[in-house]
Amino acid sequence: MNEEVFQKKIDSEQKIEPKDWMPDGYRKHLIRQISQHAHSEVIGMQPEGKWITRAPSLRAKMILLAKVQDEAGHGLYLYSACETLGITREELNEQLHQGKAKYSSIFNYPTLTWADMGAIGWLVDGAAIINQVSLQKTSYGPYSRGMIRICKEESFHQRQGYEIMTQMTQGTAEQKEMAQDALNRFWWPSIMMFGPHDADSPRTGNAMKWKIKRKTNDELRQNFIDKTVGQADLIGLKIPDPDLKWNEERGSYDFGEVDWDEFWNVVNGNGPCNKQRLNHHRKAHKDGEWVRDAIKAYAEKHK
Ligand code: BYC
Repeated sequence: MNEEVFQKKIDSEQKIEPKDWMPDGYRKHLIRQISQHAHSEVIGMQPEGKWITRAPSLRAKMILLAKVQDEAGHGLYLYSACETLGITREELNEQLHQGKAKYSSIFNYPTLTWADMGAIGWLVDGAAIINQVSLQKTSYGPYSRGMIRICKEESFHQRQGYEIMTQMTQGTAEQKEMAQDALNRFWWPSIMMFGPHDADSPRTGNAMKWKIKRKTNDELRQNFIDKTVGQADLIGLKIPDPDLKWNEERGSYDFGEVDWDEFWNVVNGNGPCNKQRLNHHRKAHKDGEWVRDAIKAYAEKHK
C-alpha cells in the first residue's frame, strides 16, 4: 500500500522529502547515486588543482582557483543531501576509500597541458551541466534543490573552459595544436561520462520509474553532442570522430561507437590515474584528521 501511495506521489511530480516514507530500494538507489556524484565533485578537483600553480596569468589563476573551490562546495551540498537519507559522511568516505563507491570515470585521465583546463571546463563541465539540468527535476527534494544551486555555478565553469579554448585557438600555431590535442584526448572520455547505452544500463529502469533520472544516458549523450559540435566548429577545432555526421531526418548528429572496453576498464579501477586519485584522497583525508578531531573536541566542550 505504502509503495502505491509513494509511486502516485512520484507520478504526480510531488517531491519526496527526508522524513517521508520511501521504499528501501529508492533510498539505496539515491545514496549510491548522490554519493557517487559527491565523490566525483571532490575527486574532480585533483586534475585541475594541479594547474593552479602553473596558470599562465594572475587572471587565469584566480578563475581556476574559484572554479576548483566551487567543486568542493558542490561536493559538500551533495554529501549533505545524501546524509538526509540516513548515512554519515564517515561511512560515505569509507565506501570511497574501500573502492565500493564509484566516482566519474572522467577524472581518471591525466591533465597534461594548460589546454586541458579549457577542455575540462568546456567538455566535462558541459557534459555535467546537461546531466545536472535534468537532475534539477529529480524526485528527491534535497537532491533537486542542490542541483539548482550547482547548475548556476556550472554554467560559469563551462564558459571559462570555452574561453580558454577560444583564446588558444586564436594564439600561435603551437597553442592551437595544444587545444586540438586536448580536445582529441578529452572528447571520448566526456562522451563516456553519460554511462553505458540505455540497453546496457541496469540502473536506468528504476531510476526512470522513480523519476530520480529524468532523461536516459543515451538521451543526454545525444543532447551533449548536438550542443557541442557547433561550438567546436566556431573556434576551428575538429571533433575526433570520423563517423560524426548531421542526420537531417533525426535532426541530430550520428556519431561513432564509444570504446566500451576502455570505459569499463576505467570504471573498474584500471584507468591511467585511478590509483593516484584514490591515494591522494586517502592521504588528504588522513592529513585532515586532526582538524576533524579538534572540531569534535570543541563541540563536545561547548555542548
Ligand atoms: N563513471 O546503470 P548505469 C563534475 C556506473 S562531476 C563511473 O547507467 P546510473 C565536475 C554506474 O555507477 C559530475 N561509473 O548507472 C567536477 C553503475 O555502477 P553501480 C558528475 C559509471 O547510475 C569537477 C554502472 O556503471 N556527475 O561536474 O543509472 C570538475 C552502470 O551504469 C559511469 C554525476 O555524478 C561513469 N561515467 O547512471 C569538473 C551525475 N557511468 O553504481 C566537473 C549523477 C556509469 O551500479 N549521476 N557508471 O556500481 C548520474 O547521473 C548517473 O549515476 C550516471 C550513471 C549517468 C553517471
